[in-house]
Amino acid sequence: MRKAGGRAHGGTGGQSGVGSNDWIPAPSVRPGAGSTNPLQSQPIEFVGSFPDPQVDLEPRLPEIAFIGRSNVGKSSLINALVGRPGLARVSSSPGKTTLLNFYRLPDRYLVDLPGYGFARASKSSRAGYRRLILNYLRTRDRLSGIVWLLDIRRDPSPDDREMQELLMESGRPVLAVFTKADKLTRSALALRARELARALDLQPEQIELTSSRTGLGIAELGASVATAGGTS
Ligand SMILES: Nc1nc2c(ncn2[C@@H]2O[C@H](COP(=O)(O)OP(=O)(O)O)[C@@H](O)[C@H]2O)c(=O)[nH]1
Ligand SMILES: [Mg+2]
Repeated sequence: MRKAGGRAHGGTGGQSGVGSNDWIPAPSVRPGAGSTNPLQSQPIEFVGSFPDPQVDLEPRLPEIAFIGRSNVGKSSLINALVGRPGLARVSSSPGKTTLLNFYRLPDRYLVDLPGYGFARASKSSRAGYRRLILNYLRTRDRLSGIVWLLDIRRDPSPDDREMQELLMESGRPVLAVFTKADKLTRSALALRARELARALDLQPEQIELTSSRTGLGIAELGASVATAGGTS
């Protein structure tokens, strides 16, 4: 998470974005380094669900937001990260909710942003969604990092592409997470990760491969989340 602090006084209008405005995973916990997940030993509580991206929470703490297509595995990932299976609701019938869910760790909030890309969403609800996310990305001064989830098995959808644009424009530090790695064999996984990275123009160090089922990449991501924004 070395670059995140630097962004605060970068002030270039965020042109670098996803692709070069990277949020580098914490190097000390790369696989083989004896990974422990710092988030699992911390208390966490659900703060609430809010429709307003400018909601004022006390205390003011750095926020790490999680975003991705509906059903990409966001709730499962949050639960795995903090080691609390029942914390965020895992759903097999993806979402109607357009609320921001806040969870508090001692020194930061995790923000579960509404999922995007339901096939049946109307034009106006898509516009509303876009407004909500843009508003959050543009105005949230405590936003220290965004975890952007993509299903390892799927090619980026038009919604994913649009989200990448929004993230780029925002100039916020982003870490891409490829989810559901357990669905592929080991050899297919490496190949697929390279393909998807190429399709999105992401460098290997901007990506974490995860499985909420097997725990792959969870400790590494936990360490990155715990240090986002420069504090730890
Ligand atoms: N195999 C596998 N399934 C997963 C994983 N993460 C989530 N799922 C499943 O994908 C579906 C959607 O998960 P959920 O966490 O609710 O996704 P969300 O809509 O992005 O919050 C559920 O059926 C989960 O059990 C994973 O890492 N591996
Ligand atoms: Mg969810």
